[in-house]
Amino acid sequence: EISVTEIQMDEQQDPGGGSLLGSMKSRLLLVDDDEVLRNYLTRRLQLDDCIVDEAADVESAMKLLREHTYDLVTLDLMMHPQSGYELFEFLKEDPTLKWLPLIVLSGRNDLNDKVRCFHLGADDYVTKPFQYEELAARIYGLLKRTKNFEQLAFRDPLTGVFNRRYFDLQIGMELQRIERYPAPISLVFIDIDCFKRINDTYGHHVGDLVLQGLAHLLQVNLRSTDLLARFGGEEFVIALPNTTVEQAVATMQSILNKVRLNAVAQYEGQTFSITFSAGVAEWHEGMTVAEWVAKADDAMYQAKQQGRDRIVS
Ligand code: GH3
Ligand code: MG
Ligand code: MG
Ligand code: MG
Repeated sequence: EISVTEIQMDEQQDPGGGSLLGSMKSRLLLVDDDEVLRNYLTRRLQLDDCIVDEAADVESAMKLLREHTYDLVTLDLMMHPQSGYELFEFLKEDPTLKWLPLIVLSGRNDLNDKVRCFHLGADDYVTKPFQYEELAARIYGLLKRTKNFEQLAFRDPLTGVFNRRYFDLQIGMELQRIERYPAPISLVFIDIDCFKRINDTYGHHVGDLVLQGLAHLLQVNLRSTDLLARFGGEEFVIALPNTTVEQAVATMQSILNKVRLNAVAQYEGQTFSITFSAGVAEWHEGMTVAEWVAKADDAMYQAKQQGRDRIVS
């Protein structure tokens, strides 16, 4: 028997660790006007290690979807005052919600409803009454496929950390959130010092091992809410939520000390150490992502100018 818990086992091998999306657990939203059903499903899914939110109508579902990031939604069709169909429109119009995995959970066992839901973007359709085990298996399958797809689309294959595409998508959402609930957030732009020399002296393979080693060292020294991404060749970016520029500089200073003191890679009995230069910039209202990244990049360039192996803000 497959349980939703097994999803967690896959994720623990995830080299990238947590993200700005946060938790390793899957977060589900149940949209249904049937309180008894919601309570039952919430209890079962929580036992299967999911984080579950409930909405009794379309309006409150929209509010939750704006404020949180979900891995999957179950949607009832017959609800008041708006039917479940109204939520499809809302999801379709938001690029960040357009591909959110969705299972219709409806008492309507009607061909037209089923076809219409799939056309509108549903991934699955389960009719009530249903067995919990079947729904859980369908949720599991859908989450697994989504995770695999995300892994391919949003991870850097060499280091396992997020790629720039994911960073751009995620940071846009995070800034939207901060405009509503103000909090400091800082960005770090990292560039390895004299990396070309490592490649030229020891070969590209050692260069790759160094990139993997640095990505790992950065990841394990960051908080699960921080977002680390490989930005380009030997460049990484980190978004640190709830962190002022001073705090971000202190964090990076301590990480740079660790990088300096520990070999980041080993190959054929030889160990390899590096340093990096980093620029830090705090986000301010009205700043675009491009402006923010450019500011951190400029600070990184200053760090190079001042002799490398340092953090500049
Ligand atoms: P600086 O301190 O000024 O940053 O010098 P640098 O040598 O690090 O900078 P430069 O931009 O001259 O060189 C970056 C090198 O990174 C050049 C490129 O071949 C290498 N590189 C980019 N991506 C990869 C990769 O995936 N693997 C390896 N091994 N090398 C890479
Ligand atoms: Mg209903
Ligand atoms: Mg560079
Ligand atoms: Mg460099």
